[in-house]
Amino acid sequence: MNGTVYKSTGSWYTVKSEDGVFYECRIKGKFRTQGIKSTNPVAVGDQVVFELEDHGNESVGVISEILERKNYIIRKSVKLSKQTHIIASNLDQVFLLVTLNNPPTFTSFIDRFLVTAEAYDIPVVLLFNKMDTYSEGEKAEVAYLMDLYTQIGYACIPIEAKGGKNVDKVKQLMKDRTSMFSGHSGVGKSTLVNALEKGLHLKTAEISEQHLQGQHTTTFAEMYDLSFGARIIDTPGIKGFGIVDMEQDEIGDYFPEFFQLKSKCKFNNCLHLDEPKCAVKEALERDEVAWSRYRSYVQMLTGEEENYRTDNYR
Ligand SMILES: Nc1nc2c(ncn2[C@@H]2O[C@H](COP(=O)(O)OP(=O)(O)OP(=O)(O)O)[C@@H](O)[C@H]2O)c(=O)[nH]1
Ligand SMILES: [Mg+2]
Ligand SMILES: [Zn+2]
Repeated sequence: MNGTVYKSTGSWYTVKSEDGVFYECRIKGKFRTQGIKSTNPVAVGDQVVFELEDHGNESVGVISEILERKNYIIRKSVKLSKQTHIIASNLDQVFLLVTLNNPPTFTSFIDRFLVTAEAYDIPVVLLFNKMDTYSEGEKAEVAYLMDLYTQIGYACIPIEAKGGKNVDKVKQLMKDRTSMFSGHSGVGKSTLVNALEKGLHLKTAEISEQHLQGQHTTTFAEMYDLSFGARIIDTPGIKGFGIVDMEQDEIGDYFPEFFQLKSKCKFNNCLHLDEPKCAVKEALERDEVAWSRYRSYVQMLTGEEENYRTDNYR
């Protein structure tokens, strides 16, 4: 049988068959060593082949094959830098939820996420959530960031997942597509899924008052079929976002505004660091390229993993 993975707990996978039935599946032992370097060989969104095995009066599926992935979004866990984790696969788009505070989302994190999505050709929409909680000054900051990322080419929508504001705009973009919600713990991913589909009631939790961070309420990625003809993958909050398998000279190509300028650099292998007549640095001096983007770029290039959460905007 063929099916799609809807949920993965690490040892069990919930697979929806082509005729719409959900099966609990395991993977064959040798699967883990088939040259896949990620900590999870099977990811939510994967198209798989599986067979049913009878165990008394229960039938359990065994996944024997993963069909080729159209794309996937992968990250490096920063502590175990050799370990990679596929968050989800076969996506039409990703929505990155961003909050200014409670919890703070820094531009270095946004930029790392965007670079990975560019590398794997996945469109990203930025959702600036919790707009109801911001002061005038913070609203101006959001406006600045929305302007910055819109100019680069990313769609940006200010939303209130809790109050439902602009949720219809998100809905429109989701129709007939498979999307994923990503972002730090506590930014409101599950709240947004609940706002999109009344009957779902996914677990959500207030962020901790002590640390102003989310509580990692969602613990496994899971896909849901929504009644307006969309599929959404809710994911656990991520702390850091280490980039995977990128050559130094390719990172700049995943900053669309740098890539556009690259042909005007004196050297065609310009890394936009200390080279003379670099069009990116010239644009930076004229404030046509954002310093926060440039700093994120340099951090990625120099592998400054420790500082991946520093705030390049402030
Ligand atoms: N004021 C306000 N609070 C919101 C909004 N959206 C979400 N929240 C609150 O933020 C908290 C965290 O929301 P969750 O949906 O659990 O966050 P999450 O991103 O799913 O977090 P994890 O599952 O831990 O990754 C909850 O208390 C929500 O009610 C919003 O637009 N405005
Ligand atoms: Mg959640
Ligand atoms: Zn250059």
